[in-house]
Amino acid sequence: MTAYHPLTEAEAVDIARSLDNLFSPGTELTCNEIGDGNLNLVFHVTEPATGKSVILKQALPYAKVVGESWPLSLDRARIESEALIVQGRLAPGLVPEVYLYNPDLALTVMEDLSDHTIMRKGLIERIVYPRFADDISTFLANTLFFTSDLGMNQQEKKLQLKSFINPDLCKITEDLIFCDPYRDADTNSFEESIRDEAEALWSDGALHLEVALLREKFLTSTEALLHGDLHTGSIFARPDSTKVIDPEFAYYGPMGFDIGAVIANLLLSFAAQEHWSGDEAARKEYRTFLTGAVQGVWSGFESKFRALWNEHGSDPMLQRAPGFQDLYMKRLLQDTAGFAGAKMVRRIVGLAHVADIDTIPDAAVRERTQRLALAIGKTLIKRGRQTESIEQIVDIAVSETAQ
Ligand code: SR1
Ligand code: MG
Repeated sequence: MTAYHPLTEAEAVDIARSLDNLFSPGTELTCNEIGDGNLNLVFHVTEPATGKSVILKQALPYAKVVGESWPLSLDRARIESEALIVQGRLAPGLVPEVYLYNPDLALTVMEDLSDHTIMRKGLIERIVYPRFADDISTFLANTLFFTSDLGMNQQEKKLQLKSFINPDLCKITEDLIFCDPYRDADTNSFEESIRDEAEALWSDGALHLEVALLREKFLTSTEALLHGDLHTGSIFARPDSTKVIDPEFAYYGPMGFDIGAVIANLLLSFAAQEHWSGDEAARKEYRTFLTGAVQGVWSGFESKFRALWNEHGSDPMLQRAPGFQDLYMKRLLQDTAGFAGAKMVRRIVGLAHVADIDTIPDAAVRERTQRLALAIGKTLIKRGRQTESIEQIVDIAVSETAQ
């Protein structure tokens, strides 16, 4: 047993070298720590002679983005590795393969996906991902359906739920998404130029009611095993391939939170198109790709989820009660809209922003983008419970942009 300590690059190489059948014995290996996220160390180990490589991800006992004053459980590394294994079984080819989990070091060794690009970076470079909506809707439909009471043995589900109790990471979400942006919290982070917008969030009672309902759902619902942090920085993409990474926030929660996360991040990119150095037609074209992806994610998810339900659902009552499936899907769309809105708002005024918007160099354009993202997010939250179709969600983004 090795006592927990943050690994050095040399130690990461030694661990990689000890893996069976991966690297040639005695070969030279190089290593770089490449973690640019908020929480973990990520080592990229490569064998230059063959180009073979592997990723070692190690949890730190605190939130890297804040420092040691914000302690975090190392158990999230177990949760992440177990979630990747469940997701890999339910959505084959859409997550990295796990080679090893070491509980003492809170370390997961997994497939290197660096032939893909982090999707957020790709969206900033205005890359079109034609496979994305189809792949991510498959990921969502399969992982959410088969871990829910609709698609798995209901007694087994209760037992599985125990393994995914994730209090520290859920608390981050509860604070940073469903509380802090709506009060004058120390964790908030926004530019002075939009202080009026932030202060308006702190005193908007109608908005608070909707956020409270979303927060309650996040706190109490155990619909399915969620990824829990499905933004475009948790997705590796190529035009022909999509891979979901980083499920350390996984827990049993409301399905709409995962679907809403994907849609929110597409709409944050939509808002960021205010910054455009090319021509208007090209901007319009990229926005059309993004709104098409929003529609494709929901419609792909809905048709696949309903098909799985019709084929594999076995609950004696939920399966046959007339109209139940339609009501369930409508509620899910409404949850998706509300959660998407909350995910957008937090990225503008809360801790941990998105590069899509923060990297816009011109302060006036950045301010316009932030105001637009907030307007879309707030409207999604306020109209969430009235949403009847995915087109209404797209219409909100388009009409807020036109104002
Ligand atoms: C303190 S962690 C901040 C954010 O980073 C993660 O990716 C989650 O989105 C979390 O809310
Ligand atoms: Mg992450």
